Amino acid sequence: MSEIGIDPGLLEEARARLKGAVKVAALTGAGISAESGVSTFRGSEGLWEKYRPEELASPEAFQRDPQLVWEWYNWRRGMMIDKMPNPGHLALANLESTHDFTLITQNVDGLHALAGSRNILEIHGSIWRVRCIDCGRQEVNRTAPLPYPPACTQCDGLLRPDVVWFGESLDSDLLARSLASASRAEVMLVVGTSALVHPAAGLAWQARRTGAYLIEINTERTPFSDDAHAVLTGPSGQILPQLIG
Ligand code: BV8
Ligand code: ZN
Repeated sequence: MSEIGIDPGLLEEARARLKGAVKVAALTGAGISAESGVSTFRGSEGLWEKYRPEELASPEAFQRDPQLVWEWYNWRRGMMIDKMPNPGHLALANLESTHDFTLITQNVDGLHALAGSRNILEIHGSIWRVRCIDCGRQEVNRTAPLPYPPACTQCDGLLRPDVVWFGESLDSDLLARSLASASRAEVMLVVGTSALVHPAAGLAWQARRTGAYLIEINTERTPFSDDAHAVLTGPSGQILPQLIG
C-alpha cells in the first residue's frame, strides 16, 4: 500500500487514465476544503449539525428572518476568511496546464480560485459575493462580518449572499456549461462530495453515462462509489498530488 493507504495498482491505473486523457472534468464538494480547516456540511462537526438546511440556506428562511441567515453567513465568512488552499486545490490547479480541464465546484469558499484555478464553474455561487434583492446589483468583498442590514450602495435595498439556496434553481448558463464539460470528459474526478445535493451530484452520473472514466476521492463511501471506476479512499489533500503529480 502507498503511504496514503491506496492500493498502488489502483492508483497507477487512475494515474495512467488521467495521463492518457485530454478532456477532464472535476466535481468538488466541501470535503476538498476540509484539510484547509473549512467545516463540511454533513461531517461530524458539519455545519448542518447545528442547523437544518431549510432553517438557514433557503429563500423562505431569508424572508422570515434575514438577520439570522446573515449572522450564519457572517459566521461562515469569518471562519473562511483566513483559510488557504491545500495541496488538493493546488494539484487541481496544475491540471489546467496539462489538460483541457473544467473544474465544477459546489463550494462557495473561493479556495479553488485562490489556488490558481481559472476555468472554474461555481455552480452554488460564492460566499464572497452579495446580490441586491431589489436591483440585482452584485458586489464582491472578502470581508467579514458584513454590518447588518447590508444595504445596496445603488438603491439601498437589502443584500443577500449570492449563493444558490435549497429550492432555488442554479444559474442556467453555469449548469449548461457544467453538463457540457461532464458529458465531454474522458476522465471525471469526483472529490470530497457526499453526492446528495442535486442537480450537482447528477453531473457525475452524467459523465458516467457519456463514457467518462470516473475517479472518486473521498474519506468515506458515498451513493456514487458503486458507479465509480476507481474509488481512492483517503484525504484529497494527500491523494490528488499523488494522482496528478
Ligand atoms: C434545485 C450553497 C431546482 C449555499 C448549497 C430529493 C431528491 C433530490 C433532490 C432534491 C430532493 N428534495 C429536494 C431536492 C433538491 C435539493 C437537494 O438536492 N436536496 C438534497 C439535500 C436532497 N436541491 C436544490 O434545492 C437545488 N436546486 O433543485 O433547483 C428546483 C427549483 C425550484 C423548485 C424545486 C427545484 C439547489 C441546491 C444547492 C443548495 N446550496 N450550497 C451555501 O453553501 O450556503 S448545497 C451545500 O451542499 C453546499 O453547496 C455543498 O457543497 C453541498 C453538497 O455538500 P458537499 O459539498 O457534498 O459537502 P458534505 O459536507 O455533504 O460532504 C463532504 C464530503 O467530503 C463527505 O462525503 C466526506 O466524506 C468528504 N470528506 C470530508 N473530508 C474529506 C473528504 N473527502 C476527501 N478529503 C477529505 N479530507
Ligand atoms: Zn440595489
